[in-house]
Amino acid sequence: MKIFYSDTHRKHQPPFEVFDGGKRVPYLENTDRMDRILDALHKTKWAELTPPTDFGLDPIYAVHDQNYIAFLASCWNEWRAADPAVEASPDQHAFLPATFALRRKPIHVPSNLLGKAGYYMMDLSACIVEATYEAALSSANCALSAAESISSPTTSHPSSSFALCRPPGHHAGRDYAAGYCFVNNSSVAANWLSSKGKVAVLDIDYHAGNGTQDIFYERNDVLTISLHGDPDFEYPHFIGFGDETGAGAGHGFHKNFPLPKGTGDKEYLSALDEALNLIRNFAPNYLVVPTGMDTFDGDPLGTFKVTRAGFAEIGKRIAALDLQTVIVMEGGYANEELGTNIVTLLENFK
Ligand code: SP5
Ligand code: ZN
Repeated sequence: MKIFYSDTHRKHQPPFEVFDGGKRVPYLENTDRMDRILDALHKTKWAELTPPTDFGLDPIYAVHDQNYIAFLASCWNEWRAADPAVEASPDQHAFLPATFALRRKPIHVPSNLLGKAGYYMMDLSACIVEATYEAALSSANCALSAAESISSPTTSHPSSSFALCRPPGHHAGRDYAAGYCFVNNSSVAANWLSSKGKVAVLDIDYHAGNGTQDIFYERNDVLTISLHGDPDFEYPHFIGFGDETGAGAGHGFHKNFPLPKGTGDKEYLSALDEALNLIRNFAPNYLVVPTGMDTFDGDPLGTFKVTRAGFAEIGKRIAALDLQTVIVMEGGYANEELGTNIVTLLENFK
């Protein structure tokens, strides 16, 4: 299996994130996650690590607002230039707003830097540092390269590929960063594939794929499905509910499966079977699977109890769709088990 990965993410190392209650904790979405996954992949016989190609900004602008991308590109240097403390010790800083744009319509995009940050950022876990923009673009290129590698349905191409993306993407919307995500890698890949055929997106990260839901909400050429912790108790709190099913032409082309705390293999797999039936009925040409391992029993951010055997079965059932498939790395923070868990899922595809 081709696995698209770049080391560019390594310099994206925010020194902290802010938890509910204001507590600063070490950034959970860290470089060690990738090292664990790389270690496990290197032990297999089938992992074929490949560097991404550069697709430029057009496929990113096809999904994201250009002014938002410009903000990501320039905000760190602007902030650094404005604040002597950041300039003196950039390694101890992350760019985060403390004031957020709250449900105002119409809303002004401020010219002020922190105003822009409050406008373009949803929460305190999408910390921006010097290397964030470069890492986010490289991560999107991994997803695009993985999409390209499965886009021609001939026998000389692999039928599935893995984009080992960092930073992750599924919380980022058209014009906002959120939850460790800046560019929505899975959506960029899905949108790129949508010019070649019908696409289904099956998000199996523990958290609702709010960015992806937002991006495709009014479209009927991309079916989006997300299985996740019920937003009634879990981040991202305001989106991912069962009655959100798409709008306009996209009505009926989005489906959420909000699941309760403590969801184990059996309950998870029964929701997954429903999701897989929706995909079969839609009959897509391509499948994109934003994949988080934070459903794992023991993940520090999750409440589910999915086991390693569960991941084997999840992989087996998705692979049984027999579609050209791109698996895109999203979350998963139980680092010790992360490599084994993702390999357990991937080895069903090969
Ligand atoms: C890609 C991804 O998985 N992003 C998740 C971002 C979640 N950020 C919000 C974290 C809420 C923290 N709750 C603390 C629970 C500690 N037991
Ligand atoms: Zn997650």
